[in-house]
Amino acid sequence: LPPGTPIDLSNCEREPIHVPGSIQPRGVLLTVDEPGQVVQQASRNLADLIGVPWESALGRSLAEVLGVPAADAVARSASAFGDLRERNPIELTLDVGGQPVPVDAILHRVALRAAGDATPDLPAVTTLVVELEPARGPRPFSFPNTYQAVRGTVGELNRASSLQELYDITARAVQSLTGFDRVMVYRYDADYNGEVVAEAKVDGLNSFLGLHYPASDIPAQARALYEKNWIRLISDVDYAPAPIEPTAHPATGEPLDLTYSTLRSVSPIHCEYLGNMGVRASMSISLLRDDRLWGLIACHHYAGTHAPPFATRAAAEFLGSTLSLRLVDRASEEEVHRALRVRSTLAWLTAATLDEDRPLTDTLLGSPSLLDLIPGEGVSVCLQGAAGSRGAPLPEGIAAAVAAWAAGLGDDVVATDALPALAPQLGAPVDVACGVLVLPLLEGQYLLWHRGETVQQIDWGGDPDNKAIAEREGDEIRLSPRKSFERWRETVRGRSEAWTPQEIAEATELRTHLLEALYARQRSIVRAAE
Ligand code: BLA
Repeated sequence: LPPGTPIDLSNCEREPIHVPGSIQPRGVLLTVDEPGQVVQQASRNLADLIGVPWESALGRSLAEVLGVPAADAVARSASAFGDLRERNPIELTLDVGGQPVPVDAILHRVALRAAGDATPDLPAVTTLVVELEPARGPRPFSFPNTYQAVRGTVGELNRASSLQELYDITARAVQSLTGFDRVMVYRYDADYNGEVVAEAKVDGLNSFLGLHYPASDIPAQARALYEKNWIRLISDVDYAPAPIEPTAHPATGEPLDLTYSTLRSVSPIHCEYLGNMGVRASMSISLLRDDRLWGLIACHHYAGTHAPPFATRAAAEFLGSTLSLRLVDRASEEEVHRALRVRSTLAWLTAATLDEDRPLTDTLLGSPSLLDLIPGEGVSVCLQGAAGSRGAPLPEGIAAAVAAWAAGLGDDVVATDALPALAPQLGAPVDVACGVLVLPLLEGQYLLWHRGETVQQIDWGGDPDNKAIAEREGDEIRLSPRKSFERWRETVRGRSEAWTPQEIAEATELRTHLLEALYARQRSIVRAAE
């Protein structure tokens, strides 16, 4: 987007959120060149924290701006071995008008030009970004006191025996660590729609547990940024951004990349959304699986602004990365369990069909049933002249009509998540049979699974019928879970949850066994007649 383009709902996917040109004013930002430590950029609110106006900081040495001891501490940390960020925060005490002011310095480097860029023998050029926040919480920040805060939880996470337990432990631990009013574990599905799978909150708030939110609430470029930088805090949703001066870095003529900055000014669209939910402060921590965003730990504060100190945020981020590691083992373990469960159901069902004294329809609709193999709102079966169903029933005649339509297509397996659009003449009810998976068999015989419309089946956080919607949402509001739900609803209207390739493969396998069973029974009948 060209600079200065107003951001609205139509272009927010393209908002360049990593280069906002400003910061949140809970702290101040300086960039300095290395090794000279000359200040090249400063945030306009510099004087609020350190008493030096931003204009007079530009072009001066860090020692002149922060004092010699602070500049030395920054230089020492910046020249030490390894990843700069792992040493954050650096505890400094500044002299502001004769008063000692404790601050946390948070350092990282930004590449301004890659090595060899344009001219091959040029070295890489970086700038040192120095962010200062007023110190809060216990000092000194030391390894023992942060480690203490998280080691109990890490032990619990290691002992947890299910995914749900991992989520619950994490939500509770992050809430007690950070003091947010509500902490949620938010998990994405394959399309990046999210579900609140765990929640820890103060009494008196309505619960968001089990609610779903559409993918557009966290656009793609934000998700990409969150795969790189794993934590972000908006300590006051109503803040006025503090611009970085000059906007263009003198070495590049470009605005500074704030991907790894802790004070990065966030999208105004998102602040509007949060405000409309009644949220005053928000923090989120990335959960990753195989380096891809899997979900977030999302924290809300309603009572007022909220700014846990950097060390606490780092401890919460550490818990998020521990959970991420555990998710990988647990999720693959649960996938293996699911696959085994399905295999054993399939084996049981195919073995049971060999019992020729029992009608096939009874066997497949008994326990376990076809719904244990492939989940849906219901399943209908018509085999050897016997029709039956399990789960939510379809209206009279619909199953047979859908099966005849599917048989007419000539495929072994017919799967769709949008039957009403594909074959409106069938009159399939969208609330239970928006999607169907059909196995047409010989002579009008069939198996048919059906699923309802996703919008109706799932508890959407923005659905106006949902009691859990934040009370502040009114009609005049432009941006909120309810509004994004309404927009999003139009895009998924008339669709059910999709049939996965695995489910289709399982159905195909079952079909082969069933055809064998049908032939075998046919032969027995013929033999008996002879
Ligand atoms: C970012 N949107 C986010 C973030 C969350 C959500 C958690 C990360 C930033 C943070 O920590 O606050 C969404 N928050 C939620 C949801 C819940 C919640 C779903 O608590 C449910 C309980 N957002 C919109 C629309 C747009 C949009 C319509 O709803 C754009 C048109 C944009 N959301 C948007 C942007 C960001 C964002 C641009 C990035 C903010 C940033 O990091 O700069």
